[in-house]
Amino acid sequence: MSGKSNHVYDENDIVLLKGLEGVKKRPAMYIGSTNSMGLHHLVWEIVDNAVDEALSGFGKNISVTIYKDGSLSVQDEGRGIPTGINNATGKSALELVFTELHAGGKFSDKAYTTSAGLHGVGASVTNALSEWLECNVFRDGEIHHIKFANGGKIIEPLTVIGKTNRHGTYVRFKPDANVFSTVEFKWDTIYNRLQESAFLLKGVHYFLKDERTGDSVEFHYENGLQEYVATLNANKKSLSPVISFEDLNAHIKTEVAFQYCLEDYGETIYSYVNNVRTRDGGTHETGFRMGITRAVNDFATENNLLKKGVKLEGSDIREGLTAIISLKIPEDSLEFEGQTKGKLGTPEATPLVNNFIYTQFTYYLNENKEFALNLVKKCIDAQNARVAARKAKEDARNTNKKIKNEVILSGKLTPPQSKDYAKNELFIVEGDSAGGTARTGRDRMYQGILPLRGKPLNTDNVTLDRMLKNEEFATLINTIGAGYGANFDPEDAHYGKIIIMTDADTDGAHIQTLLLTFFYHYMRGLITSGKVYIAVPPLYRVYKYKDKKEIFEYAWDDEGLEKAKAKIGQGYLISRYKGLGEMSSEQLWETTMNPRTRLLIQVNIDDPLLVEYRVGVLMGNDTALRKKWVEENVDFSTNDDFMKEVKR
Ligand code: TTJ
Repeated sequence: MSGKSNHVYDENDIVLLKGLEGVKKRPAMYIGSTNSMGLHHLVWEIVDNAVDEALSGFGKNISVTIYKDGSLSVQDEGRGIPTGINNATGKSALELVFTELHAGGKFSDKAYTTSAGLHGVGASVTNALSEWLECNVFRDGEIHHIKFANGGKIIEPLTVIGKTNRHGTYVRFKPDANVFSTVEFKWDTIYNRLQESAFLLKGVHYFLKDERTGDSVEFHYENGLQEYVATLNANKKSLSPVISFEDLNAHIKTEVAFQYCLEDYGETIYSYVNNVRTRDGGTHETGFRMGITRAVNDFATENNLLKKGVKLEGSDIREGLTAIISLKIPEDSLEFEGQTKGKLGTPEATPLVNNFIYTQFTYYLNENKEFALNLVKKCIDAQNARVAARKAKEDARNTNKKIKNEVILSGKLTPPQSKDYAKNELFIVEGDSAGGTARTGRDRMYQGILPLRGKPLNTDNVTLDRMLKNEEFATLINTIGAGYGANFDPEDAHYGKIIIMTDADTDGAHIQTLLLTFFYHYMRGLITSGKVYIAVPPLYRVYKYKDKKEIFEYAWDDEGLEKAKAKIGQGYLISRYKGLGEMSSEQLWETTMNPRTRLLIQVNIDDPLLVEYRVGVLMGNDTALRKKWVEENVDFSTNDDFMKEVKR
């Protein structure tokens, strides 16, 4: 390795970058990004501390307040951050919590921690990226106060400012506008996160207040996970009530709640460890799946409901299942895996959850025979559909073998030449005419085009049968080639990116919504594995003729428009694109399809409650509500938390 561009970090750099300076220099390394998501990360770092304290059994109320001056506070009623001087450093523990990376844990005697190995980087990161941060600790009869400014410099040293008979911690901070692309806290984002936390920590009261609008809300769930599942399924038809089991006396505490729904063909399983989402599942989810499968199979066999020698597959048993799994694991048994540490590795969680669910659910099935029989019938239906689908696929393959050269499954699809599936991209294009333009402009090697005629079917409230009869979606399932529903496997997808390309208007946004609804219901793994994108065409072209030659710039939003005008200079002309159809194939390629110049938004569904809300209510039958949402939220120029902006 040579040259400065390939600089390798050595211990000197590490020393230099340690502490808050490092955070300020590379904020994204600590909080993921400096957009709206990163901004809210600052909030979670503080809230998690209060939640940890409640999780350890100290404090039943947690309050979050958004202020008019752009700051936010979190208050708990825990023991209070220790204020005594730490011998080794000569500084107070309180100061260290806000100035040293990861200092939090050193002063705690917590049995469970939300941050171990996961995203938690500590309250000091919030301090580093704030214009100011102040903390009041109510402890030992006194109110202790400290204040920092400009990313962690003490401006008001730790002092006692009064007496109190309360205990707890109050932190208020104002994010640094020079760091973030937006410093506006979002009510919905904080609302959902606190509600999720309240479901997981039953008995704790969460208060959220927004002084900008006067809105306020309280979350408090005595039945925790049961109410979580009920909320996720609020708009669905159910086959059973929410079933829940818990074992809170073992070394590892287990809680699960689940419910079966009709007319729902996917599975929705969210798992948590110590109140933190395990996005990529892990040993506890494996145990849960095994336990459910075993219980239903054994029940069906014992009651002679299956043909001899036939067993139900796991996916047959999980169609329409919504489940929340929450484990509390002490720090000494905690293992995480994967690049983002979002997967539980603790080996004993598998047999533990497996046996627990098996025993409890077997008992439940025998006590609730009518439900059990309905459930087995539903599973057998799923099994039959799976077998029929496999047969149809094999038949199609055999037919294709016979008629060589005729492997194109749809007349409308223009496939790419490459068979390198990971590199291939499928553009789903609004309208035949834009489809034609895209076909001419595309990279023939890696880009395939599937034009859509009119609006796709709304799959929110239709039966599987009806969806499969829909020509558009049947084509899409064939084209993607990875199955659908509980059988869908994103690894089999014939495309590494599925890109929805519509006009930048409300109709286009509606089409996006309908396609996302379909993917959400039948190919959820496509979204969760990050393969679904929305192409963002430019809104303007600014141009003029100079020395008989045309010079031009594209703009994606009003800010970009101003820049483009300045760049082109006096005498510019502007054309505003009303749709993809107004672009030539070259223009469409260079602005929207060329991986080197285009703007894509990656569709991301990280927030379970927000997703159910958006899919269930907004993509459902209430067109007025949907239109309002689309107009308010589908802004082609901002990064919504729902969609992550990426280039390439
Ligand atoms: C640590 O171990 C001794 C008793 O107190 C423990 C502690 O630090 N508790 C604690 C920290 N409760 N609340 C916090 C806290 C709350 C907020 C809102 C923000 C921060 C950084 C910490």
